[in-house]
Amino acid sequence: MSQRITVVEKILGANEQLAAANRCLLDKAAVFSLNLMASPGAGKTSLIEQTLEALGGRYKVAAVDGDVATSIDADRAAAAGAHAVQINTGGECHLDAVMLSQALAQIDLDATDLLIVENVGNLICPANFQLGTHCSVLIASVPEGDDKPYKYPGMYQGVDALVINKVDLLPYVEFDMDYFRRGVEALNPGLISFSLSCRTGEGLSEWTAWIAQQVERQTEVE
Ligand SMILES: Nc1nc2c(ncn2[C@@H]2O[C@H](COP(=O)(O)OP(=O)(O)OP(=O)(O)O)[C@@H](O)[C@H]2O)c(=O)[nH]1
Ligand SMILES: [Mg+2]
Repeated sequence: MSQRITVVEKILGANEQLAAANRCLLDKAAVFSLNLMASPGAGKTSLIEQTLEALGGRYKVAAVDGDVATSIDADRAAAAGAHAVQINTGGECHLDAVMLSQALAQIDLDATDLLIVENVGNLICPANFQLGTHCSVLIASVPEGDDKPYKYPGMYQGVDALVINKVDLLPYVEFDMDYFRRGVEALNPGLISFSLSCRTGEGLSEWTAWIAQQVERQTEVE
């Protein structure tokens, strides 16, 4: 068992080094970058589509879509106006820093303001692999249930922002928002959060205003 832990530590250590290299590339080109994580179907690609529409061409956006197979999500991001790169993980349940560095090589970072990475739909594995992005965002969707912070604490602990999606379904689904928020607060006190619906557009303007603020800040840092 102790040998196995050593190997895992080495893999994660190598991943962190590459993640740092990815961050350097992004910083050098003044690109603000997000790692979107969520369970399957929570609305990652929908949020990319809605964000692009709401930003209305204000920024040059690249999307890296991680999926086990298919290019469905990258095709959707491209149709919404992003320069989209698909990563097929071939069975892996998460993206890692090597995969992102290969995707970054296909993007003109100097001609990009915002990079949105859509991780593989999973609430466990993506939390263990840093990519080098500036901000990790977790999307929780109402139909998944209000107990997810309690059941997947690692994911909720490690993120920088939370999106609660599909609020249009609140009248139809048993979802105790107070119970959910108490779970989040215990794991990640003060976590910035956005309640929205990619279907109706409710709450999207607060999210896109925050994104715009981060992109502008990154440009100023340069
Ligand atoms: N009612 C409702 N449906 C939504 C909302 N956002 C997304 N959906 C629907 O949820 C389903 C999944 O959305 P996607 O954006 O494909 O989710 P995803 O997280 O990218 O899914 P994977 O990449 O397969 O993990 C689609 O049928 C969307 O139309 C929302 O705010 N409200
Ligand atoms: Mg998707």
